[in-house]
Amino acid sequence: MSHRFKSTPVRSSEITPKETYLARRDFIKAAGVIAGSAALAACLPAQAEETTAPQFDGPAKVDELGNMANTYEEITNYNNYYEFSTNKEAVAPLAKNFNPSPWTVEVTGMVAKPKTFGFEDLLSLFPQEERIYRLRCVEAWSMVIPWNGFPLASLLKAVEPTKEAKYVRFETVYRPEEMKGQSSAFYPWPYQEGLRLDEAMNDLTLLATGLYGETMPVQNGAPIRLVVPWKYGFKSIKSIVKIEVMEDMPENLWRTIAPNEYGFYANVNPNVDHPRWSQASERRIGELSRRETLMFNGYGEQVADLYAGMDLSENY
Ligand SMILES: Nc1nc2c(c(=O)[nH]1)N[C@H]1C(S)=C(S)[C@@H](COP(=O)(O)O)O[C@H]1N2
Ligand SMILES: [Mo]
Repeated sequence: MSHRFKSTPVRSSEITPKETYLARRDFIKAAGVIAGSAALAACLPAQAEETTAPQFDGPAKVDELGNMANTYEEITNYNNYYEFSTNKEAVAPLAKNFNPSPWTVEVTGMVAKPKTFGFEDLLSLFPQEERIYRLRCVEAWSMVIPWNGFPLASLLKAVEPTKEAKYVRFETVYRPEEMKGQSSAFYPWPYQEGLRLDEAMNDLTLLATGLYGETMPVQNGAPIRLVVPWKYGFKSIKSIVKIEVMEDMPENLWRTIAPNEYGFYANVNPNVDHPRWSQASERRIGELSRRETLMFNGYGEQVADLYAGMDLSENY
């Protein structure tokens, strides 16, 4: 059956609650909580005109904990992307100046088969899947985002890391002509990030190429960005042009600027506060009351083993 988010003409201020209502109905159905919900759906008033908000077919996007995904509007208009602006609402309009095609990703360093991949090659070589992940920013807000992409592990296996390899370093594109924020000398551009090789090989770690089934919007890191859902959002580096397998721990931009505030690991941890604010709770975009932050952002079952025996307040 159809799940198109249609509505009778409404003011734009009413569109999101309407979408939320319809999506929640789909969630209840998907969870099998209410029998006969098809009849309930059939009783909805006749639908006439499309809204101007993006329209998506299919069942509501819900993560494995039952959290509904944020709307496309929310995900694409509230962005941290300092290459464009430090103002989250200003990123989307500025991103119109950036052209992500053509694009290549160089995979190099301690690998048997270094290779530069065209973006289209990555799409055809590695099957694309949907992953609905929570994203928890170190600033204590969060979203739920339905990404499309493929496991970073698939790409790394293809280039064959050597026995000595222990870390992976990622680098964002440097194009100050198109990214005005890169004119600021305060930040050590290009943005870089890193993972331990076993973190990079974990099945949760995604190279995302889209969201809501659409090509990745520029403001979210077009055409390809990392998503590491159990770590603070700054680890999920956008618009990647280079991936380097290394023996030594790579630098990451926020740790370079403020090593006492931002570490290498950056695992979401409600028990280890940022020096300037608590990490115990978070504001989910689109919600009124705060939520408790979950250890490893709720992904402990898949990743806690990676940190066995480590002091997580030392290795923040
Ligand atoms: N290159 C680059 N990657 C980046 C950032 C950035 O400023 N530049 N911001 C990070 C931060 S702090 C967060 S919270 C997420 C936000 O991702 P989103 O805008 O897709 O929600 O991107 C991360 N990746
Ligand atoms: Mo963030």
